[in-house]
Formats: sequence, structure tokens, C-alpha cells
Amino acid sequence: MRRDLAVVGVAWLAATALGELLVRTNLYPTVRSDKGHEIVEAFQTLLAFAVPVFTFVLVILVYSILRYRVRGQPDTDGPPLVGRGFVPATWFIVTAALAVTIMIYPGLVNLPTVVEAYTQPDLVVQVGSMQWAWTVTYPQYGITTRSELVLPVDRKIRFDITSADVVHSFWIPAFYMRIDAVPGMTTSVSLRPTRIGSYAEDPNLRLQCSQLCGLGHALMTMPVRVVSQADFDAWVHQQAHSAPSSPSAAPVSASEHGAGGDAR
Ligand SMILES: [Cu+2]
Repeated sequence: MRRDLAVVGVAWLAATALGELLVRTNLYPTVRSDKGHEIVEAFQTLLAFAVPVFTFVLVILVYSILRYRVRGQPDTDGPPLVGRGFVPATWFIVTAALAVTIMIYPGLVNLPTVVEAYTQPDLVVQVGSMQWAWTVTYPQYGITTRSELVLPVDRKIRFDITSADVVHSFWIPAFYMRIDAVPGMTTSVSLRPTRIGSYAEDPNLRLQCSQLCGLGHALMTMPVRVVSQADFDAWVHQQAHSAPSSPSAAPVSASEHGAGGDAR
């Protein structure tokens, strides 16, 4: 019995060390938003807690199979285990403490930051969805486009999302954020892009429907481009002049033109 405990103990420590090392290894897609960093941190914390529990069960299981298996046909059941020993009591206390810990962090501490909706964003982007395309509108600039989603880096952005037909889901993998697009209501995602980049260099920079919504679901994507504020202003300027889409857009784009001209 003493030998069993020693072998299991050493194997458990070794497996746990290996597991914790893997948790810290950066195997994640490039994080490109502030919320993404919160999410990866929470994910790593949960994994770090889970690894010792998982390896404990696995090591005991594998060791028991190797050491105490019956060779040939088993003729009877093993002896029943009864009572409230030290091991089950410790198991209960440790796992209960872990459960309470993750309710506090990431639960109570991290989750409110992730789901927070900006009340005073730097930029509002209205996202419309339908079978099977996305439409993005920048109400501050009177721009509507279906070709790409352009965002300024390091600005607080709130996406207000709606659907014209069935349930879709707004998902930009590189931002690690996702929310359903539901007909008849507006859902929102708030985040701050933290790195300049484009779909061409990172395929995770795309707006992808992630709710099976019919035949064209997989193709319901839109490239995302995160640019500097100056490049964003230039893009706004160019859009306002190349595509006079709706009459209400005209006065806004005219004033934007003036502002852009002064800045240059
Ligand atoms: Cu969809």
C-alpha cells in the first residue's frame, strides 16, 4: 500500500507538472481584443485548476488497471468499499473549494468585464444579418457596406446586432467574442481591438456567422480590417465620397469631409 501511494504520488506530480506546462504554452489564436485577453486568462486559470484533478483521476485509474487487474476470467466482484475515510473527505473539501474559487474568479470578477456593454463607445457599428450576408452601418458617418468591416485600433467599439430573418450569430474569432443575432431584438458586443491587422494576414479576423442558419451559413463571412485612426479616417472619407448610399448620409459625409480636409 505504501509503495502504491508513492508510485501514484510521483506519477501524479509528474503528470500535473506536464499538464501545467501545456496550459502555459501559447497554443491560442492571436488575441486581438481586450476582451480576448480576459477570456484567455480565464480559460488558462480554469485549465490550471482542472489539470491536477484530471491527472489525479487518470493516474489512479491507469495505475489500478495495471497493478490490480485480474488475469484470466474474474470469478467474483471485488470487496465493497464503505465508510467515510480521509480520502473521500479530502476529495470533497478540495473540489468544493475549487468550485467556490472559480465562481468568484473568473465568475464574479472576470465575467462582468467581458459582457459589459459600453454606454459611451468611441464608435458604434450596427450589424445587420440575413440569409446569408452581413451588412455593417456606421451611423456616426452615414456609411453602410457589405464588403468589409473596418475598425480603428485601440478605440472602444460597440456592435449593435440585429437579424432580418432567422437567428444568426456574430462571431469574430480573433476578438474571442460572440453573440446571437436575433430577429426582433438588438444584442450587443463591446470591445477594443488591440492590434492592427487584416483578414489577409490572419483568417481569424473575419466576421463569421456561427449559428447554423441554412444552406449559405458557412459562406456568411465578411473580412475584418483593423487600422490606425488616421487610416480609418481616410477610409471614412473615401467611403463617404465613393458611395452616396442613402439621402440621410449626405449631410454627415459632407461635414466629415470638412473635418477630414482640415486634419490633413
Ligand atoms: Cu447566419
